[in-house]
Amino acid sequence: MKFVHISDTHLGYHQYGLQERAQDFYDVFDEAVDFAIDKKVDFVIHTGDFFHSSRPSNQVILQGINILQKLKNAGIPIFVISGNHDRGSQVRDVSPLKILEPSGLRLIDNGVTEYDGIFFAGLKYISKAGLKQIGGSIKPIFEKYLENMGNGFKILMLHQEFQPFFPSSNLYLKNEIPEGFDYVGIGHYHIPQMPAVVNGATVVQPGSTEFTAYNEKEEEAGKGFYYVEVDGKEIKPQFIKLSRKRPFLYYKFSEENIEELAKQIKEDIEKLEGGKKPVVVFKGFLKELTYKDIYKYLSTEGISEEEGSILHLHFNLTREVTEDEGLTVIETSTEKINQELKRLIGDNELFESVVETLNFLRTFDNIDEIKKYLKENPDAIDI
Ligand SMILES: [Mn+2]
Repeated sequence: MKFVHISDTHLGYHQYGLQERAQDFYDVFDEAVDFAIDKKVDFVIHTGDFFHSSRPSNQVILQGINILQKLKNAGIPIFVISGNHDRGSQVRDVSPLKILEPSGLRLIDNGVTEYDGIFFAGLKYISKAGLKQIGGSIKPIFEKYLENMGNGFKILMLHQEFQPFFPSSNLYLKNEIPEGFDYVGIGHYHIPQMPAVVNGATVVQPGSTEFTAYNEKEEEAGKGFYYVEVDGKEIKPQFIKLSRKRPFLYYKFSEENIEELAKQIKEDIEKLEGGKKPVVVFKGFLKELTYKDIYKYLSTEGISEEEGSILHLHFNLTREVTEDEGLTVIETSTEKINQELKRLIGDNELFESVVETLNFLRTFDNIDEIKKYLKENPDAIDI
């Protein structure tokens, strides 16, 4: 038996407000599906955040249908759970993945399905508030699943926060996964992990197929999915790197060497072998310069969005201010903000909830994206 495990495809995410980025998210998903078809796998599993939003546009729904049509034509079923991005409102609506069920998507958000002697159990994302309501542990749910599974290969699909990947989580895999499963596929954490064996189950986290928020760690680990071969009791997961990835050029930014930096970027762009135009990411501190100044320096080396040498320049910069005493403080020191928040809120649990929400909102690129998302997902914030 062989299958492909994909996660966090975030179909429909117009990162930086760009149509090109939305296309990138489709392209990598499509590449993973082509791989599955090529390998003639028995099935595909997807562990959540299939769509970026619980209200994908008609165009994005069509993209989803295209993906499913390809799998359907190849006779490959796909089993999916909803993630935090696409689970839909608990009270007002259903998951948008329900729209894809007639196209062949098999949604297993809460329960067990059997296919060809293989058992699939799925649990859609549960928020912190939801976890509290059920007593803080999801293990009893999984034990129920096991009771409803017969003899055969047992797969559990999750989209959940676990330690140590999410430091604020109270869930530990060792405590939550009961003995009895063969394969546990986990979505939500966007950095892929080496497979591990936990309570007898092979635990696999493929990460996301694209960068929803660029960071070096994710680049190092690569973007991809898992190809899993099962031979008797032996489970062999293999990480497959995606090739059609949009290049991201990442630089530690400093004002002192902006001219050298511009030259370096120019060189790095020239080294790229055709393909898609790169996204350039700057991380660091600003003192005197404005964004306009930076654009000016870069354009002297021909680096600009307008001239078409790059797709987008993304600033991840913090402005430093110098106080009278000559002490340099960083305006947006997260720690300082957290200390002040904690003082203002008082209640520790509520404070943690607020920080969690803030961190979630920080994964968006700008306030308009946040506004749009909250409009479409009115219950996205569970405090
Ligand atoms: Mn995700």
